[in-house]
Amino acid sequence: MFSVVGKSDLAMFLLGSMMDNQPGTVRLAHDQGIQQPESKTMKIYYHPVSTTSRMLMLFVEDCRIEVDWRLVDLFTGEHVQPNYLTLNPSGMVPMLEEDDGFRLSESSTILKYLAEKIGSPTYPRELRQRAKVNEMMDWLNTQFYRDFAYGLVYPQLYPHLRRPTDEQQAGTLAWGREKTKSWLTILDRHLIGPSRPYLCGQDITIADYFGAPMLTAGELIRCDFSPYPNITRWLGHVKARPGWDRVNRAFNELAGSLKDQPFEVL
Ligand SMILES: N[C@@H](CCC(=O)N[C@@H](CS)C(=O)NCC(=O)O)C(=O)O
Repeated sequence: MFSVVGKSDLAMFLLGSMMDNQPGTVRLAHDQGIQQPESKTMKIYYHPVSTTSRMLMLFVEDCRIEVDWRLVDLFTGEHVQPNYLTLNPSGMVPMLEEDDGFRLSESSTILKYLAEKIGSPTYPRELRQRAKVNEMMDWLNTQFYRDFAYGLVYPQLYPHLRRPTDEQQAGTLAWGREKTKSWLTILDRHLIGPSRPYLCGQDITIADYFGAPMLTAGELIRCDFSPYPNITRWLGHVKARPGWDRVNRAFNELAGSLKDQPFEVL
């Protein structure tokens, strides 16, 4: 079960805000079942507060891609029910599904697939430019996210990621905090630096769509990125995208609902 510590009524709260919140077609999977009427439009199974779903929501919104959004209610455990596990045995969102049954999981892979499919300049075709975008996404996914999300943020939010003893939990958070600070310093000083507006240079790429929701997951536990001026400036650019506020409305409401809960931060 994917539920936030101390927030048993969160599912209802989020469902309320999701109904009038999302781009494209929203159908509540728990109301209608995962097996829903066939559509020629590409489906994306998602949850609006999920970091890896918010990446796709922002990209789809910015690029005006037509998507049939399928809510998988993580807060009631719909992602680990047989209907969804048949589609994605990993029991995670997001997942993309084409009308011929082609399915893709992994947010990084889905972003690349979508960008390539629509010929978006956010995933440059030139060999080395594209390699740099891939490099940044791999760095974020395998270095930063592991320590930040799974070492610091999520063990404080989700019961199934909390360590079994207080001592193990404290050790995990201490490790996550120190590693995160080190990765943030590298990102701030070396990967972004003082002059780049976006992660890979002057123009937005799918690495930015991937990275910004990842870092802002820290807003749930009130992480302060102000000691990292280049990161703060970069996040400001991505947050200025026209779709940001709309896409992140449920997420922001969740962050607001946690504002009095104590957390270990950076
Ligand atoms: N590597 C996957 C990770 C996806 C992932 O962690 N999804 C979370 C939501 S952000 C999830 O579905 N969690 C369900 C659970 O932990 O039970 C990706 O990038 O798509």
